[in-house]
Amino acid sequence: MPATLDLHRLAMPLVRPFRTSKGEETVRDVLVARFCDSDGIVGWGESAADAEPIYFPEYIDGVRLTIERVLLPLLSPLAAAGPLTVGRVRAAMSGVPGNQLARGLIETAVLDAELRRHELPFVDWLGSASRPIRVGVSVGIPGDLDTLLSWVAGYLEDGYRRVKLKIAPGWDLAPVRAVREAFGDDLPLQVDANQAYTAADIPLLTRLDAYGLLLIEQPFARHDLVAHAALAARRGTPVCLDESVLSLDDAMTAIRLGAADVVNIKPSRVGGYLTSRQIHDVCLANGVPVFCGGTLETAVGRAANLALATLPGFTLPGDISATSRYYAADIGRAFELDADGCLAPPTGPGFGVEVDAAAIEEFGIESVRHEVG
Ligand code: NPG
Repeated sequence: MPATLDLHRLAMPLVRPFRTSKGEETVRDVLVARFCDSDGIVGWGESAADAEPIYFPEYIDGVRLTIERVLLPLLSPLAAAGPLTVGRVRAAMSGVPGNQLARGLIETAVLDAELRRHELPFVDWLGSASRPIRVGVSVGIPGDLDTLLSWVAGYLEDGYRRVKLKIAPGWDLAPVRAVREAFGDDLPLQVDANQAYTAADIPLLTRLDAYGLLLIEQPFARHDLVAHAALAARRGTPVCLDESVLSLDDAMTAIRLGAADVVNIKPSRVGGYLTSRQIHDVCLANGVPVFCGGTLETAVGRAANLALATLPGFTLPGDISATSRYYAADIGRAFELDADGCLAPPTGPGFGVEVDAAAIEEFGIESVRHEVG
């Protein structure tokens, strides 16, 4: 039978609106891929693409078109010559510049299927022992400080041990001060600006140094490594890059320029888990801590991210919260925090998540099947 790739666009209602400096989401529009190889073995992947190009240059319709017009035609000749493995698929797509989200979606679904073919859990393929992963919670921008404090109190009650506050011009020093005053100096706390500031704001941002933050994430535009390096050079709050790092080259350049004290690795953003692993390795070798970023993943992306975060360089808690922080119902198993504020990666083959076809039907707004080959 020919291998197939199904692209499902889902609309997943969020339990609470998620607002950042870039805008607000109440429903997560998400693209997932189901790859079925020529022996009927199925793997799933999830894209971080949004409905519009907001955080990343790519977006859902663009990713779909790139897959249909550019990537699948590259894979079809491969299918005739044997099973579609991650190695062959990755090599075939390697000449395509950019388009990390599109390439990563295919690569990830093929990886899950290949691991299942070998009955190998992802953590074993990574070569790291499965262990509970310390995770944090990312708190959107509410209307006022009281709401913020009640949200943070609720998340601490739920068991989260690290809090990330979204900040934006006009919503920075005051929320950080309020959270420190309410919950103390020992709470591991970090902030994420999603590119909302410019180098002219460096004096303002250095005032955050007084609050003992773990890091400040992506304060400046993604291309502006110069401003990130200038802030990092002050040796105050560690500077973390997210949107600036779309590839291994980006990560190496940022480290070389002193623009990244920390790197947020979002697998989809960099083109999948193989590149994520390479970025992890380079960061580890250079003494740059990493954490696993999140984009409100479904069970598919959450499971794979948890496994990735077992690698030794992931020394900071990830943006990989429990399912209930985002969704009342998911397309696969729910993940729950343990008493230490950790989540455990699944133990089954591949990413270890069985996707619920009824949930794909329920949340699906568009589905299309492509034959590969
Ligand atoms: O826990 O999954 C999560 C959310 C973490 O804040 C988070 N993600 O800027 O990193 C971010 C943000 C994001 C969400 C980015 C959706 C892109 C899309």
